[in-house]
Formats: sequence, C-alpha cells, structure tokens
Amino acid sequence: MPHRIRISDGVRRALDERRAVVALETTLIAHGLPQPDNLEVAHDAEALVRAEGGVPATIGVIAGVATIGLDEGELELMATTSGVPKLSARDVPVAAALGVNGATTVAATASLAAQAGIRVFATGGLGGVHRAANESWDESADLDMLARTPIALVCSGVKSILDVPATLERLETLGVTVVGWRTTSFPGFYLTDSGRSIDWSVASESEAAVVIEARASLGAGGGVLIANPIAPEEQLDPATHDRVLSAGLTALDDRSVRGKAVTPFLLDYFATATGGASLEINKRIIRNNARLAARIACALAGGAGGS
Ligand code: PSU
Ligand code: MN
Repeated sequence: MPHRIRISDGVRRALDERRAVVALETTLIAHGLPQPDNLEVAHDAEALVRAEGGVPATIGVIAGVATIGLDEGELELMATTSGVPKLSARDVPVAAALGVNGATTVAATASLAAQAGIRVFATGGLGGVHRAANESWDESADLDMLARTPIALVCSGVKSILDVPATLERLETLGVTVVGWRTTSFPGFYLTDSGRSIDWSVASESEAAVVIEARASLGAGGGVLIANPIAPEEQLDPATHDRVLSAGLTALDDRSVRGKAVTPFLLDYFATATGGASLEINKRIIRNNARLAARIACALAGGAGGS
C-alpha cells in the first residue's frame, strides 16, 4: 500500500509528546493571497505558532502524499508554482491517486489534521454559503466538514462576499459549536462586526480549551468554531467596505463570473479598489488567528481543558 499520509518528524514528535500543534491550510497560500505576500504570511503564521511554544503543521498534498507539516521547499512550492489545484476533501483522493501536488481547503485540511490527531487549526476565513445559494446551491464543503470533524478552527468569520446570515444558519443546523473570542458579535472578516450576533463567547485561552474538551468529552464528534475579530482600529473602513462590496458584486454580474472564480475575482477587486488595504487586513487576520490558535493549543496541551 502506498503511503497516503505523511507526518513530518517534528509534528510527529510534538504529537507523541502531547505538545501544542496547530494545523494551517494551503489554499489560502496558493489561491487566497497574491505573491509574494502569500509566502511571507505562510512563514509568519508558522513563526507565530512557534513563538507561542507550539508546533505548526502546514498541510498540503505533495506528489500525491497528504503531508502534515510541509518543509520549507514544499511551502515555497505551494506559494510560487502556478496552477497548483485547490483540493477540497473530495479531491484529495484523486490527487493522491494521480500523484500530483495540491493545496488543501479548510475542509480537506481539517479532515487530514484530525486524522493525524491535531486538535486546533487556524485560517483567515471559513468558506460558507454564497449569495444566491438558494439558486446555485453553492455552499462550501467547509461547513459540513466542520460538523463532522473533531477540530477547533480559529478564523475571523466568513468574508462579506458570502451570505453571512445564511452561513450562520447552516452552522446552527449542522451542529457546529460557535463561540466568539471575547465577543458575541460574529466577525465580518475585513470588518470587526458582521452585524450578526452569536450566543456564546469565551474570555480566555483556557476557557476556549475547556469548550473544546467539553465538546470532545460529550461524544458528539464535530468541531468548534472560534471566531476571532480584527480589532476595530485595524478593520477596513466600513463605508469603504460597503461601497467596494456592492461595486464588486455588480462587476461580478456584468462579467458573468461564476463558480470557483467568484472568490478570487472579488478578493482581487477588493485589493485593487482599496489600494491594497484589504490585503494588509487579510494578512493581519491570518497572523492573529495563528497566534490565538497556538495559545489555545497550548492551553489544551497544558491540561486547561481538563481531561
Ligand atoms: N476564505 C478566505 N480566504 C480563502 C478561503 C476562504 O477568506 O483563501 C479558502 C479556504 O481554503 C476555504 C476555501 O476552505 O477557500 C473555501 O472554498 P470553497 O468555497 O470553494 O469551498
Ligand atoms: Mn463552492
């Protein structure tokens, strides 16, 4: 049998020693951010996890092997090779069979991380329900995977290019535990507050760890979403945000952009229309979430979750 999953030595050791490990995804590197910012952020996220005493496990598919803990060369490959396919969970087996490289989405990364025994995962934004999904049926596999996978995902909500209220409804239906980091306002990625509220918040890393532990102990399986907003003074100016979003959605319609191309188109539209401001916020969000995820993983590893 070929080896389908490879765990790097460093990550393997950390897991054996029950140290804090944080999973990181590669779709945001290969498809979510432009060069050279993508590689810079990938490095920063790993360094921030290490600075908190954790071990980063960036996940992707390398020559058909699902790799937990990419090395420097593999990270560079994800960031600089054009045409690396975006792999959701359903695509990973095909990439494995064909022996190709691929960047893993939240859904694919969460599934692989949990299989390796990793409990905490950081990203920028979760995939969600697209606008007009009632006609297109376009809902990210991230949501269903989070419902089925025992992992805690630290993110800053979903981008406003998606349907935020519908995404929250689906998370409820799917039984994903959602808690805000020191807030009951659901973050709106570029914005501190999406305008939607959530029921629960946690006030500390150890409180987050206790929620994660409780979810695991109660035997329901499934994941926890920890929603970490960008600070109000660092968010995109809300008026600018609203203006760019509505212009971007119009441009989308005018040019009949659909399917997988929607997100890259709108992200690029935002970056251009805000003179790069949205990109800087995107990068900051990923760094913040990596740092918080590491702190929570340390609290879990240190027994703050009780076990
Ligand atoms: N949201 C972002 N940036 C991203 C993504 C989501 O703000 O790069 C990526 C993540 O990897 C996520 C994926 O898992 O897009 C969702 O894609 P889809 O909607 O095709 O499931
Ligand atoms: Mn989709």
